[in-house]
Amino acid sequence: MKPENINHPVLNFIIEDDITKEDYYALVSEYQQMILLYESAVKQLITKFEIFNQEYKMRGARNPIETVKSRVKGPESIVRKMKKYGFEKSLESIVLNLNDVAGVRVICSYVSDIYLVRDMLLAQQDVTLVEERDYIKAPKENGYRSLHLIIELPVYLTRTVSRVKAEIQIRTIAMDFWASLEHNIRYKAVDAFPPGVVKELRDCAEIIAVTDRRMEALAHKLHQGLH
Ligand code: 0O2
Repeated sequence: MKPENINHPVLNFIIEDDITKEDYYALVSEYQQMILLYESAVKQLITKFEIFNQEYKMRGARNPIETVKSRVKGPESIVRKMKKYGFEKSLESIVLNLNDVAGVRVICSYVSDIYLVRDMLLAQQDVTLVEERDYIKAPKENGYRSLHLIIELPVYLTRTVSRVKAEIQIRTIAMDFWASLEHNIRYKAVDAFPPGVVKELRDCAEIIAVTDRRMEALAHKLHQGLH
């Protein structure tokens, strides 16, 4: 098969030379298995957060998790990132180099809940921390705040067990509000932001961070008990 006849973005990116039909179908099957592993990892993580939720409910305690969102990175987005960093063109290279093909976002009420959720997740024996980036303690230049964890967890299929990586973003409702709007603005912008816009975004993020801290202090003061 000729690469130009392959209309799958990832396979089209990987296959550079003429390929036999057998090799092509083997690659399709390998790709499907890779996506199945990422989808399964996301399902397992969602279940873990649902169980935290139910346990808090059962105890009659306030739930630290507001919402959980998830996605498996789409094929176009996988290719865009592989090209951006110039990674080797293979499925193995995707698995090795992209940490965020499986992504879960946990939205919490208060900043302290973020670290509580982090600790609960990392205390689980099947979850291994690969990397942690704390953009709350050290926000990005534009003001972006969130706690990012790259973790690994085992996924069992009928005949195999694989360690699969996933990116967990944990943030407050307020941080999520800022990130969603900033993403909208950035998506619609034709060019990179001029410096004034970055400062404006950073100022807005700072106001939001102050509000986050005040709301949490208020909740403490009113004896609502945060955990
Ligand atoms: P999507 O659609 O959310 O997957 P890279 O992943 O290479 O871009 P890096 O340094 O490896 O960058 O990871 P980083 O910056 O720690 O985290 C990347 C993800 O965090 C992004 O994924 C966003 O989801 C989120 N993020 C990081 N910075 C910002 C920001 O300034 N604004 C907003 N709104 N989100 C941010 P993707 O792949 O960009 O998109």
